[in-house]
Amino acid sequence: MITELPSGSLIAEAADMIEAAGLTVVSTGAGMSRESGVRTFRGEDGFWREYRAEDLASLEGIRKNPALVWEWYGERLKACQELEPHAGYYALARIQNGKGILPLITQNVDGLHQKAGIKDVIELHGSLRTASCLDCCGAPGVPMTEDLFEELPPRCSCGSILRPDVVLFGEQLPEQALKRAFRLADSCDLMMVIGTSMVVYPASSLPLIVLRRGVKVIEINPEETSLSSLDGTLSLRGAAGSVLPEIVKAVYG
Ligand code: BJW
Ligand code: ZN
Repeated sequence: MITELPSGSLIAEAADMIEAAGLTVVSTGAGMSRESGVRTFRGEDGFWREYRAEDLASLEGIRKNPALVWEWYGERLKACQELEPHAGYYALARIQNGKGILPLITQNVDGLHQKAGIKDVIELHGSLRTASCLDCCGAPGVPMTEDLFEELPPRCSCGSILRPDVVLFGEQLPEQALKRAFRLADSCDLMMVIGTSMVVYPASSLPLIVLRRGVKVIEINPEETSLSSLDGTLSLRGAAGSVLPEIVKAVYG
């Protein structure tokens, strides 16, 4: 993994693009949280080195092995509650305060953007805030608190198993969030794509929509992705926690 910073001229180019753009939209994935201590899904230290995706992040997986899935979410919830946003989050908050227009689309469920004071966060894959009945008995979302994990799997008052309110493979994304994300991809003047492997649809299609309109994309990722070499992408190879503060320095001094 690349740990150095991209060259000063690439940082300056990104800073110029941000300064010049009107509607700037940010789209983040698991790599954004990596330096705060949240493991990514794929790659060297990804969750799915140990588990198969379909055993954990699917309805079938929850029905087959609810205790394992809840153990996994319990660990992640605890980590997310204890962890703090890194300097990259505060850099994004700074750009948002400066430009006033920086809607942020995220695939992450960890709430770290909000913890750093970033506003207008569009959560495409739900969140770890609540859980609901797997059999849709209609009970309202149950807050995901520690007591939920005393006996696994946690159950709804109707006796069915609860599920975290995140979007699992094969499920539709929240309609309003997805519509807004597509509208932003259709109308933005710049998109910054940070810390995603670009393999999960439909989030991965957003920067492609932007590029197809002839609008630029800035990618921040230590690894190359399918987005990196596309025409119109400025690819900054580095970690979000160091690249974003450098961009802020270049924009605001
Ligand atoms: C750094 C860094 C640092 C490291 N700084 N960067 C065939 C069959 C069935 C379905 C499909 C199919 N083909 C396509 C589909 C659709 C499917 C899909 O895309 N599957 C692909 C895997 C092929 N998508 C869906 O099912 C979605 N729903 C949907 O499309 O509905 C319509 C439909 C239904 C049925 C059939 C077809 C269409 C739903 C997707 C839900 C994804 N859910 C998860 C779990 C969410 C809950 C949770 O968090 O627990 O979302 S899966 C997991 O992947 C999670 C993530 O949000 C998501 C994306 O991962 P992300 O963020 O990109 O992370 P990584 O780990 O992959 O990458 C990290 C990156 O960070 C790397 O690039 C690193 O280099 C980088 N990095 N350190 C910056 N310091
Ligand atoms: Zn129920």
